[in-house]
Amino acid sequence: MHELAERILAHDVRAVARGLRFVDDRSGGYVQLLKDLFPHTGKAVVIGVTGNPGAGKSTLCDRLIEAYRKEGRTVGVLAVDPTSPYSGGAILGDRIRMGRHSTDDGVFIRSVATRGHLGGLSQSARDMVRVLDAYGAEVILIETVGVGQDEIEITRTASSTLVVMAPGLGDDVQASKAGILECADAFAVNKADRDGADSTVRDLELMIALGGETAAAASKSRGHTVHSEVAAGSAVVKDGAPVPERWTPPILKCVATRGEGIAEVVKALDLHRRWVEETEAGRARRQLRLAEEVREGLREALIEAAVGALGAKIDEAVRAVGARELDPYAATEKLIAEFRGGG
Ligand SMILES: Nc1nc2c(ncn2[C@@H]2O[C@H](COP(=O)(O)OP(=O)(O)OP(=O)(O)O)[C@@H](O)[C@H]2O)c(=O)[nH]1
Ligand SMILES: [Mg+2]
Repeated sequence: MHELAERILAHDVRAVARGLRFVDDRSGGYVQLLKDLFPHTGKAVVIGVTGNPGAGKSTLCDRLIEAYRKEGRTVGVLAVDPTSPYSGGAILGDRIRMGRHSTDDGVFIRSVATRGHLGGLSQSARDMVRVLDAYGAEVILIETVGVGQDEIEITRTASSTLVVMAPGLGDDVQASKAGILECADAFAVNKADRDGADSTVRDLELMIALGGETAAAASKSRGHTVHSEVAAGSAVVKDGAPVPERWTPPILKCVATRGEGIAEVVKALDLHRRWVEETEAGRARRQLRLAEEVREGLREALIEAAVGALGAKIDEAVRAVGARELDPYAATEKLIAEFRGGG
């Protein structure tokens, strides 16, 4: 077993910091580390927290940490390219913690740069989640700005995605454009102390209702869960509510700065976790995401192998296409044939 794996499993905080860096950098031997850790993963609840810059994601994460810690659950946080500090505490390099959680051993925070990821940011995030999971984090939050394809892909590594919106920023319009609507498992309309929160809620309800049908066709092929109905009273998650077979993202108002409405967000995420685990649709989604991961890994490995085996033949093919001696399709076919034939 990898030396780091043993120490991570023994809950060594230095080891997890090193392990995360190791995996993030794709340092030699990182795959072995992940293999060793994998049997000890799968227990954590992984929650993606996404939304436009300044919507209040970090403030909300900070409150969620507080709520989970009160329940005695340990928390890991991956802040993907954070631009704002967590509750007054600055992001401090490698191993960081949220300001007022800095003395709490049950919280581990790590920032992740969005650039320079060889295997893609979402794969890197997924691997880092596994390290935190093996380390023993019971809840893992991934904060990411919900703009750009990479960020949206990250939400697919989480089992639940919380989309944070704030009134008056035109977030709703942005959201429908960015495809955030389709990946949301719950909406938090934050800054409800400001004017316009109710109209943001109404806009969202309307958009979910209208967008559902058209989004359904488009997202089916991409494997997104499709929400085409808005249940009456979807803004409320009641205590002891049964797990619905068809999940409709609840819309929850909150004021992260004051800690208002946080309990409802926690409740909604817990219920969604149960939906993922206990329903047919939830299990199917999980299966689909694993299938995606395996395919992604295969793509990465195949390209690496092909580039290694073909080497300069690839450059030669590019030159031939540039000189119009070959079309790009024939070039690809030729390269594949050579690769299959052993380079
Ligand atoms: N009025 C009000 N302000 C809030 C609330 N929640 C957060 N803020 C403020 O909004 C600003 C942005 O909050 P952040 O938590 O940093 O937002 P973020 O989404 O993490 O921002 P980025 O990471 O930069 O994308 C800060 O000044 C917060 O104090 C809220 O509920 N009400
Ligand atoms: Mg932030």
